Amino acid sequence: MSELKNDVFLRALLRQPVSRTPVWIMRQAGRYLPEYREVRAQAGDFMSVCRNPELACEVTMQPLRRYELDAAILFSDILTVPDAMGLGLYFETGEGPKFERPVQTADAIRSLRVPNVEKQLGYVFDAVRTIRRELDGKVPLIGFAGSPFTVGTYMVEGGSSREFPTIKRLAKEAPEVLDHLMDVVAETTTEYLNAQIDAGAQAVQIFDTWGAALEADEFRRFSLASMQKIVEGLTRDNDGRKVPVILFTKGAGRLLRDLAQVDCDALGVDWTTSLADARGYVNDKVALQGNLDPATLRESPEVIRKGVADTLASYGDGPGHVFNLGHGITPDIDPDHLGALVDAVHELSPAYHS
Ligand code: 1CP
Repeated sequence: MSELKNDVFLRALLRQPVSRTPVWIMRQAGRYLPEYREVRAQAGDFMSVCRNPELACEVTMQPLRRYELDAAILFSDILTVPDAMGLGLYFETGEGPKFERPVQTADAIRSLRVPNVEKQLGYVFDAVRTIRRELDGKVPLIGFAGSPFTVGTYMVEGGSSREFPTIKRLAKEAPEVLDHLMDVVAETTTEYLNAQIDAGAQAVQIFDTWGAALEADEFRRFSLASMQKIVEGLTRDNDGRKVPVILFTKGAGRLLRDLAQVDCDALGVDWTTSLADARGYVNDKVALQGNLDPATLRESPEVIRKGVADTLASYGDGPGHVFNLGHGITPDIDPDHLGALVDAVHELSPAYHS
């Protein structure tokens, strides 16, 4: 493998000294980019892009051609895992993800099995290898998966949900059935992430978008515990370098304290918690990633620059900060506004590193 030319992202995740704060953006490949929309239109739909390693590689590279980002992220989705478990993932135009065969009863959940990950998800590992070749050591590649609880919400509700009625009923009425769902998804996800690491992923992020919708004790039993199981089973070394693990529970707030006890390297923080407070919660045990409100990107370049300045100041001096939004970039953003954000991080962050 070619040597990594820019390791500022990996170093920051391990809280090692850097000369500036690294930056990447959740959903940096996606619908706000006209060149992405073109590839997706030609492919026909979203999953056809994911299943084709050349196209997945192309859209992964698109944001790196426009902006000086410090990491690439595999183009895929968290719902490839339940798709591989036989639930039949599909996307209807203009709508969110759906499953042909959701698992809504205790019996359906009890009969779920860990699939043959290599066979069912081989297209993802092919994409990882293709992207690593194309990156040629420019920046590291992030692999990812959803948390078992977040993935579980889609499996049980059959698609996107606002209130999570079915999975919340399980948590309250049949918690041991939900434990089983978490176990099967965690085991599958551990194999899935390890195969991404084997194929060349140099860091991994677990997206826990909905875990904080649970009560605190339920969050610990279902979401946190299942992420902990995954982290315990991960290969932490690739090509002689440590593979850092990032956990991102959206809306975690004070639960960041609990998350920092998991054996991960970094925690994602959304904009409802300041980085200064987050740093206090985790006591510098782990690095932090975030946390500009994605809505800021709708504003002028001056307002964006001020938002970047405030975010950097909130984290303060020293290593251990990876700049990002507090959640994914939305499809309505002007691509030039993201350029203003990245430039501001490059210009303003060296002052925080001696
Ligand atoms: O082109 C399209 O219409 C599809 C839109 C889209 C995209 C660009 C989906 C469907 N997934 C993706 C890619 C994706 N999804 C990435 C790629 C890498 C990158 O960041 O550039 C990643 C990391 C995800 C992760 C993901 N998918 C999450 C967790 C992160 C988050 O944003 O909260 C979740 C919850 C999903 C489910 C999903 N897939 C797609 C959509 C629109 C959704 C969200 C649906 C919902 O809100 O419930």
